[in-house]
Order: sequence, then C-alpha cells, then structure tokens
Amino acid sequence: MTRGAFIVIEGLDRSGKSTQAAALLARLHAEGIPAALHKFPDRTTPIGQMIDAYLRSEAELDDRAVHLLFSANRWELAAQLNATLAAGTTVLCDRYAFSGAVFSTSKGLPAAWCRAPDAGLPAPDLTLFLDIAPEHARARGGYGAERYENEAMQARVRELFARMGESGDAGMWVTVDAGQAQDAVARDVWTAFEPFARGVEGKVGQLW
Ligand code: T5A
Ligand code: NA
Repeated sequence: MTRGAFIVIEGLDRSGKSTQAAALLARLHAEGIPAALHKFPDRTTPIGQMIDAYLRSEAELDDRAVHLLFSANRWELAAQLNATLAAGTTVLCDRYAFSGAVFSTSKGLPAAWCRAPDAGLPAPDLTLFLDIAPEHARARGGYGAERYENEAMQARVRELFARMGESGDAGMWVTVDAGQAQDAVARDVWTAFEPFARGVEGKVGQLW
C-alpha cells in the first residue's frame, strides 16, 4: 500500500526552513498532493509552552530536562504523524529529532544520551538540510533574539549536522545551499523531493 512521504527540513537558525516548508506545502497542494506541515518545537501544547518560555529566556531549565521536553514534544505527535502518513498524506516537518540531538550535543551533553529519548520515533524518508554559513544567516535579521542564536553555537551545530548526515543514521540526507535566493533554494528542494511525490511503498521506519 502506498503511504504519504515523511519529509524533514533541518538547518541552522534563520536558514529559511519555515519559508521553504511553506513554499513546498503550497506547491504540493497546487499539484493536488495531500500534504500537512508540522513544526518542532510545537509551541502550542503545554510541553511546547514550557520550551517556548525557555527559548525566550523567560524560564530556566536544566539542560537535560529541556532536552527531554523537546523529545516529549515530538512523541506527543508521533501517533498522529503515523496515522496521517498511513492515510496517504505527505508530512513535512520543520525541524525534528536531528535538531534535538545536535543542539543538545552542542551544549556538551553526551551524544548517545541525547539520541536515546527519540529512539523509536517515525523516521523520515528524506531529510533536507538547509546549509548556510552562520555569518550569512545572522545578516538575515532577528538573530540573537532567542537562546542558541549566537555564532559560536551555530558553528558547532553546523559541524554536528554535517556529521549526522554523513553517519548514515539519519537515512536519506540531502544538503541544500540555503545561501541562494529563495526561489533557487525552492528549486533544489523540489528536485530532492520529486522522487517522493507519488508517495512511498512500505512501512514508516524508526529512529535511529
Ligand atoms: N531546538 C529545536 C532544540 O534545541 N531541540 C529540538 O529538539 C528542536 C526541535 C527554536 C530553537 O530550538 C532549538 C533549535 C532552535 O534554536 P525554531 O522555532 O525552529 O527553533 O526557530 P528557528 O530555527 O530559529 O526559526 P527561524 O524562524 O529563525 O528560522 P527559519 O525557519 O530557518 O527561517 P525563516 O524561513 O523563518 O527565515 C528567516 C528570515 O530569512 C528570510 C525570511 O524572510 C526571514 O526573514 N529568508 C531569506 N532571505 C534571503 N534569502 C533567502 N533564501 C531567504 N529565506 C528566508
Ligand atoms: Na522557523
């Protein structure tokens, strides 16, 4: 049976993930492909509100505690995500477990510990990594408003994302040059997505 494709969009802060996720969703709808978009962290749930307060520096949380909240924020949507895919709808996720592992590891937590809570989550069929130099991302404005939005952290995150893609644990991983103009990025995103446009055969995988 054909199911929907599970596509994750990852990248540094300000790399254009939300912009590209919205553009891809609009194109899918225009082409008559059923599709839904989720964003992590999902700041609308009670867990997401705790994460939001932490990111805006309105609350302090232990590094491990907030890591587990980010993971729980994915788990609370996992069953719905599987059901949506099974119903034949393509799911786009703006950030996912790769952000979870990479950001907390960048803070100094052990990599294996960081990955453990996300083990068993639905695995994407394709991850699009929007790659941009931190100094280029910063020039887009708004940088510095939230925790982690500083160049030293972003440089570590970029390095760890690159290693994640090379490790093979992340499944199919395509790096897109997010420093280009918006429509050039969208064109590269579509080229990578196109093989999945008619859905996917077989079960959804599991991390990691
Ligand atoms: N995090 C997240 C964890 O630590 N653990 C986890 O498990 C998860 C899921 C918040 C933080 O949480 C961390 C990672 C983050 O530090 P978030 O809510 O996704 O995560 O916040 P950001 O990634 O910071 O979201 P941004 O909105 O900043 O970045 P986007 O979505 O990458 O960028 P976007 O599309 O909003 O664009 C940013 C600006 O650039 C312009 C846009 O118009 C906008 O002004 N722009 C371009 N300009 C020029 N050329 C282009 N090609 C452009 N594309 C977009
Ligand atoms: Na965003």
